[in-house]
Amino acid sequence: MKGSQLLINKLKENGVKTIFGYPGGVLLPFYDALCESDIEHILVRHEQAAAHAADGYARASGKTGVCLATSGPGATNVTTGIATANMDSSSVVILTGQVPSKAIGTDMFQEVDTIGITMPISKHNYQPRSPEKIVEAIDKAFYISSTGRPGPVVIDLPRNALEEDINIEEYEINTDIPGYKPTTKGNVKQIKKAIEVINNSQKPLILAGGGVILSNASEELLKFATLTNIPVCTTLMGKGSISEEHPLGLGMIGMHGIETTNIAITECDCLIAIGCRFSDRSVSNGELFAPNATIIQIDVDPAEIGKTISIDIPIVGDAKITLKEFINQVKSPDTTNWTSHISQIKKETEPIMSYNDIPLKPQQCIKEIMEAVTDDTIITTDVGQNQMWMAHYYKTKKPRTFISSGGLGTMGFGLPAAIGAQFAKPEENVLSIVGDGGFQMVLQELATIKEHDLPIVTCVLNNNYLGMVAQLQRLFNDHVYQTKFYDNPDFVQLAKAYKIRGEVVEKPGELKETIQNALKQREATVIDIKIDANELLPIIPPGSALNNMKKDFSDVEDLK
Ligand SMILES: Cc1ncc(C[n+]2csc(CCOP(=O)(O)OP(=O)(O)O)c2C)c(N)n1
Repeated sequence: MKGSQLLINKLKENGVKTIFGYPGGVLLPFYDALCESDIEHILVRHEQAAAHAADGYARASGKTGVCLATSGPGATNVTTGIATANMDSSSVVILTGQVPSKAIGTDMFQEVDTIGITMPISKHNYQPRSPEKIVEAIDKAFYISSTGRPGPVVIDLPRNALEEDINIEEYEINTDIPGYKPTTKGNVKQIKKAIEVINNSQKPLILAGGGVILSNASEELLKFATLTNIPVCTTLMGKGSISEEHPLGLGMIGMHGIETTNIAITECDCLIAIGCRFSDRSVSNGELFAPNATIIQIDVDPAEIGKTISIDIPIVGDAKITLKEFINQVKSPDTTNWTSHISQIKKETEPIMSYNDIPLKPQQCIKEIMEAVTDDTIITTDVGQNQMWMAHYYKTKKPRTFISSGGLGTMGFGLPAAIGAQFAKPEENVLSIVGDGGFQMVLQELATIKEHDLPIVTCVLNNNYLGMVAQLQRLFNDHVYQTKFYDNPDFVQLAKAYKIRGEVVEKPGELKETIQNALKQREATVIDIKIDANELLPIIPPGSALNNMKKDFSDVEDLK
C-alpha cells in the first residue's frame, strides 16, 4: 500500500468525509488516491479559504475540519487560517505537502519550513517522513486537535511519505502521547471553595466563553443559571452558549459589548467565568475589570488561568463536567434584588433598532436580518463594524449558530467560514454578514459557492469604508486616511459574473424580504446593502473601565 492510500484510510477512520483543499505538485500522489475514495474534496479558490472553511465546518458541527494545501506558497497561504483557528480554539487538521524528506533543507522548488512557521500558531504539528509515520501522525493529530482545548494541528507530508509503499503489518505503531493528558475533572477542593462563594454572594454573574460551546455545555449552563437565578453574559466566542432572548441572557461583554453586561461586570460580587480567556477585547483594563468580584475561573487549559487578570479561585477542568458538579452542589443564593436591578438597567439601556433612515442604519439591517431568519440559522461574520454590530445587536439563540473570528480578527473569514458551515449543516440556512473590505479579500470563493450550489446568503454591509478602522481614526486619531474605497465595484454585477444572484438593498423593509426570498428559494445570493458610513459602534475606549461606554458621537465630524 502507498502512503497516500494509507493516509486516506486513516482519514476515513477518523471520520473525515470532506476536505477543503487546493492541489500542487508534491500532493499529486495524494490526489491520485483521493479521487478513488469517497472523501469529498472541495476545491476552493485560495488556500486561506480552505483553512477558514475547515474552521467554519468545525465550529458549526463540533467535529474536526480538514484542509489541504501544497508545499511552499500553499502552506504559507493557509497560515492565516491556522492562526485564526488557534486563537479561537477550533479543531482543524491541516495537511500540507512538503518536498521529499531527502531534499528538506536544500531550498528545493516550493520548499518552505512549514513546521517552523506553524509551530507558534498551531496546537501541535507533525512531519511524518515515511508512510508508517503517517499512521501515528494522523491518529495523534485528530486526538490532540479535538481534545482538551481544541486547536489546529498541522501534518506536513513529505512527498516520499505519500509515494512509498509499506506493509503496515510490519510496523509497530505507537499512538501514545506522553505528557498530553488534558485535565477535565476539576479539583474537588477548588470546586467546594467556589460553591461556597457562589452560595454566599448577593450579586453573582456568569461569564460564558467559547469553552462552553466547545464542550457542548449549553444545557448545563442553562440548568445552572436557572437553578441559581444567576444572569449570564458572554464573550464574543461564547455568543449562543445561552439564548440572548432568555431573561437571564444578557449578551456580550467588552469593548463593543452590551451596556447592561458591562455594568453587571462592574457591579457583580462574584464572577463565574467559564471557558474564557479574558482577552483584552473583553476585559479592556484588567485592573478595572470586575473590581468588586471574587473571580472563579474554569478552564480546561491551565495556561489560561490567571494569564491576563488575577483569579481568586482557579479550576482546571472541562466546562460541561464542572458545571454538572456545580449543579449537584450549589444551594441557590438569593439573587432577586440583583436580577431585578439588572432587568431595570436592561430596560433603560435597550438599544434602538428601528430606523426609517436612508442610507440604512446597521441597527435596522440587523433587526431585519433577525426577522428573516430562524433560531437555527447559522450566521458567520467577517471582521470590522459588520462583525461588532452583529455581535452587539443580533440575538443569538443557540450554540454553534454564531461563527466569527475573535482572537485574530481575520478579515476574509466570514465567507469561507460560511462555506464550511454549509457543508457541515447542508440542511440549515447559512448567512454570511461581511463588510465591503473583508468581502473583497475572499470574494473569489463565490465560485466555490456556485460550483456546489450552496444556498449561502451573503449580506455585504457596504459603507465604502474600512469602517472599523475609519471609526478608530475618527475617534482616537487625527486623520481619516486610506480607509475609504472611492470606487468599489458593482457587487451585483460581480455576483452575476460568478453566476450568482445579486440584489441591492437601500430602503428599510427591503432587506428582510430579500433575505426571505433567497432563503425560500435556497439560492445563493449576494445582497449589496448600502449603509450609513457615519454610523459608529458603541465603544469603550481601549484601556478604559467597562462601564465607560461611549454612545454619543455628536461631537464627531461627519465622514467626508
Ligand atoms: C486581514 C486583515 N487585515 C486588516 C485588518 C484590520 N482591520 C480590522 S477591521 C478593518 C476594516 C474592515 O472593513 P470592512 O470589511 O469594510 O468592514 P466594516 O468595518 O466597514 O464593517 C480592518 C482593515 C484585519 N482585521 N484583518
